[in-house]
Order: sequence, then C-alpha cells, then structure tokens
Amino acid sequence: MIAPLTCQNYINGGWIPAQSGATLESRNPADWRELVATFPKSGAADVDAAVAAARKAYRTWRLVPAPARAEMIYRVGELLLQHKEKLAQLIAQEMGKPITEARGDIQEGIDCALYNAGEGRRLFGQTTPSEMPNKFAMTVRMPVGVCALITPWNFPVAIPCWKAMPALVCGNTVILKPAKDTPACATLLIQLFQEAGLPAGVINLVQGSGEEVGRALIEHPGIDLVSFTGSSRTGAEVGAACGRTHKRVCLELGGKNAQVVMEDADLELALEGALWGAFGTTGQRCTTTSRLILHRDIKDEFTAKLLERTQKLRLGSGTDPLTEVGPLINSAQLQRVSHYLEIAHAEGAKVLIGGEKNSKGELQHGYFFQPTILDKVSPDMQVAREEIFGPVLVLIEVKSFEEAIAVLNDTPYGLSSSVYTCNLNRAFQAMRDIEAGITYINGPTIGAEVHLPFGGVKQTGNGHREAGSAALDVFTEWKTVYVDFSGSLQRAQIDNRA
Ligand code: UN1
Repeated sequence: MIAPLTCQNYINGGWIPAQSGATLESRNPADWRELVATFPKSGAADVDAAVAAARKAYRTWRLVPAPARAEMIYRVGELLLQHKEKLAQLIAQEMGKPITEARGDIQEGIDCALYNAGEGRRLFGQTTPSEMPNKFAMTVRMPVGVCALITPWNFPVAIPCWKAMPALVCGNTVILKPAKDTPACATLLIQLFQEAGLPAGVINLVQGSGEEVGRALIEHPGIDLVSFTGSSRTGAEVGAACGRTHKRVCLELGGKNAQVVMEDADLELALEGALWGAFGTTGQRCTTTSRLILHRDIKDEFTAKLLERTQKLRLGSGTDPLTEVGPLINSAQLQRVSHYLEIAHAEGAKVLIGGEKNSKGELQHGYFFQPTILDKVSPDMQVAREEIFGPVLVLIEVKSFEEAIAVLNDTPYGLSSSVYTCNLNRAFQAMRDIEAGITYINGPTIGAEVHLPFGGVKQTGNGHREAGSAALDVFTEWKTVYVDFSGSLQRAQIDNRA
C-alpha cells in the first residue's frame, strides 16, 4: 500500500492548492477505507488562472518547431516506460482495474507518445498546382489555441495521453481536467510532462468536479477547443455549451457494443473474445461488449460454455495479481448497475449468472458487482439499449446473419462492434453494413490500437476521431496559402478564361 498522496493543481509550472483551499478525497474502490489521495476542489478562479497561463504560454509554444515539441513528448514516453510499474500500481489502487490491465493503460500512453513523437516531423499538408501561372498553393496545419481536455477515470493514463500528446505536438497548450475518481493518476502523469521539460503554462492540471471545473472550462471565453470523453448525456451538454460559445469540440461518448457469434464461428475463439470484451475492466470501457448476439443454432452450447467460464472469474482488488475482475469505480456506479438489474427483472429478462453486488469476505468494503449474464432479452428492452458501464452482458438470439446485423445496428450508439464468423463473405458484409466507428472480425470489441482512428457514429460522437493521424484534424485547423509570384494581379476564375 502506498501512503496517501496530497495532490495539487499544476498551473503555470507550479503545484498549488485550489484558491479556496478546499479539498476532496480519492479512495480505493476495492476497499473504500483506504485513502489514496486528497486533491483540490477547484472552482472558476482556478480555471481562470489556468486559462491565463495557457494563453500566455501559447504565444511562444506555437512557435517552437514541431519536431522539438514532439521530442518532449518522446521524453514523456521514455519516462512513462521508466515509471510504468509505479504508475500501474497506482492505477490498480485508485481506479481498481487488474494490474495487467493497468500496465496496458500505461502502455497505451507510451504507444501514443512514440506515435506522436514521429508526427512532429510529419504534420503533412498538401501542395497543389494553382489554376493560374506563376502562383503556388499549399495547406498548412495551424494549432487551435488553448484546449480543455476533460477525461474519464476508466483509462486514467491512456486517455489523457491520447488527447494531450497530439494537442501539444500540434502547438496547442492544454488544461487537463481529469475525473475526480482518479486525481492521483493524473498527478503522476503530469509530473512526467513536467520532468520532460515542457515550459510553464504549456500543460496545466485543474482537479475537481465536472459541475465546477468542467462547467467553468466549457463556458470560458479563453478556451478554444474542448475534447471530452464521457457519457452521451454529459456530452450533449458539453456540445451545446461549446456551440453557444463557438468552441471547437470533440466528443467521445457512450457505446452499446455488440459481438455477433454466427453458427459457422470458431466458438472457442468467440468465447475468449466475449469474456474479455464483456468483463475486462469490469465492463467499464466505452468499447465494452454489452450485447452478445448469438445465432440460435449455437446459442445453447455457447451459453453453457460462457456460464462455466464466467463462474470461474476471480473478483478482487486490482492490486492482487490473481484478480481477473476488479471493482466498479464508486458507489454511484454500483447503484447504477444495481438499478439496471431491477429494470432487467421488471422487463422480464432472466438472470443466468450474477445479478447482485458482491459483499462477501474481503470484498465487502469495495464496490464489487458479480459478472452478470441476462437471457431472454429482446432488442427493444432498456437493458439492450442503454449503456450500463458495468459487468452486465445481455444475450440476444437471432435466426440469420441479416437479423444479427440489423439487431447490432438497432441502437442509438455506434462505437465498437465485432463479428465472429469463418465465412469470408459474411465478414465483408459486416465490414460494409455495420454502423459503427470500429468493427472487429474475429476479435472482441475492446482493444483499439493508438495509431488508428478511434471514435464512433450516431450518439457516440460528433464526427471526430481520436488517436492516429485523425487526432491532428481535431487539434489543428487548415490554413490554405496562395503565393502569387507573377508580379501582377491574377483573378482566379476570370483571367484564365477567354
Ligand atoms: C474507452 O473506454 O474510453 O479499445 C477507451 C479499447 C481501449 C480504449 C478504450 N484501447 O478498449
């Protein structure tokens, strides 16, 4: 166990408390008796200070050559690697995910650093012929300005890295507002950015609640761009506020991702995929598999195997290397998942396994919920349509491939999707017909890699993608430059016509 940390805000290169002096607590979700950290309960005045620092730093940071900016991000990657184990232990303790997954969270940050470090020497634009003689045309990427990054607790290192690293390489300055469940993880991460040599004000950290800090950021006239990952409900509010104040906004929101298993699939492979997709990270990923669409010919056999394996999953603290499924993040989330079980009962779904919180023995002081599988679910039920964000998997039976795809698409969300089939034609039909930002063939719905676009259609987002080179489109604006070296006025569309 690590001694409780005293976390602070990081503004203009200095670590300071909230101006009000108020603090909040972060506790281990596997055992809430354990205090992990205290952190500032910041407000509008702290946001003002961070915005002022970021605005000032932007004036010089945007002029630092992109390869030099990117080298600092490379250094953050090196430091993440160096501190990987310490940070992983902290993630497991503060967020609750099993230690192997916590290491993966940091690895995603390292991958992101290496990718974006290279981007500093690309940031490609276009050159293209002009329609006029003696005239040159090209495009260049310009930074947007000061970016507010509002991040969730489920990937406390990876998601801030996804956002901050491309934003900084592109020449923006940033203010990170991490989730109030994982303030210590954010603190350690920002310490590494500091150690990597980022100048004062280029990256700032303001801790606190969404209602206070998040709200102040999205309303602030000094913020040019908001990148938000969270629920679709909050995302709609963020989008509306940004619309009113003319901010750029990138939204990564909910999912109700499905895995289809056809009768021709490799069932053992599909089983491994379903278990990992549904119960990895305790179902607390926006890419989590929350619907399993099974062809009726294999449904009974597949369900029996799934139950046998689900029963054996080991619940426990993220810091215990034997743990396969950690706790939920907090009591509100535990209540939410429990509430969906009440809804499931009322809707006539059948609980095949789990269905309750787990308060036995050592687990009694944590927010544990049993891995749960619901049968007799139809696509119109609330449990089949709404994001639960917990270890709850619903089974839906279908008679054909066409029906499977129609059921998969019958959701307001469109993030990740998966089809298990050995039929090549079906695989290609799935790639074409599924309405989602990510489709896996013979792989689970979770596990996106950082050099490819990440995001979804419908209520999952607002048309943007994170990660890979797609992130550059969020964090830059195109400038088109024309250079006329003819020495005379040349009127496009006119002087080159008879
Ligand atoms: C999220 O849950 O918001 O694809 C991100 C995945 C991870 C990222 C999930 N690489 O499951």
